Amino acid sequence: MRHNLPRAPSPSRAMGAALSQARTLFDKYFGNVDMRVVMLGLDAAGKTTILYKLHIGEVLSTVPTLGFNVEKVQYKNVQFTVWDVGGQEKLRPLWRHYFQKTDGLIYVVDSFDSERMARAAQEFNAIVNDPLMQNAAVLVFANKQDMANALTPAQVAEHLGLLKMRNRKWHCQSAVAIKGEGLYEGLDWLSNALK
Ligand code: G3D
Ligand code: MG
Repeated sequence: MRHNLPRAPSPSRAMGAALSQARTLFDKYFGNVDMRVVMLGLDAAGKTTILYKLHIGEVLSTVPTLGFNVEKVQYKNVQFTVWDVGGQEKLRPLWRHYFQKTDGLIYVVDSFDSERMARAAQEFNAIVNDPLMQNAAVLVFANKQDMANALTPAQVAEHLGLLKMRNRKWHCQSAVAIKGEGLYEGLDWLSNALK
């Protein structure tokens, strides 16, 4: 049986320009440094949106172990690994495998979701206090700043307990992932922190 498969659309000129601009920025920040970045947050925080908005390459989605989905993007020597936290407790030990040799942690928070802020903070603290994460620089995206009444980045930082986090490099970045706002500012900070 024959199937007529739809052809992948060729990127428009504007899209090509956006892509090459994104890659230029990415090169500027990360150059040829070997790096492993883990991006986490509760579901619906905006992680997948961020991954796509960075325009750094194909997002590969896999389910390597029972019941938890991992997205990966490799751009040159920088590897991003992304998954949702806050699900089943029993999955937690399985994640830790991905904590190994993490240089940077990006934690994405839905600043508009005040109901789950305590949960987001609880997960965040469990992650940053993990011995395998002790050396990771911590970038927090206070995402969804386009929403009226969203918590400000300063308020998000306070909820997560960042102000009390000693001996760690951390930064809380205002972001609107759907518009791509704040993403490269955050990565700029992260790349400097890792130098
Ligand atoms: P996740 O990968 O962390 O689970 P997603 O989150 O990237 O899938 O985003 C979850 C929802 O939040 C998506 O909406 C997405 O469009 C939205 N979102 C992401 N970033 C922003 C933002 O900065 N502002 C607003 N207003 N929404 C955002 P849907 O409707 O597709 O579920
Ligand atoms: Mg996602």
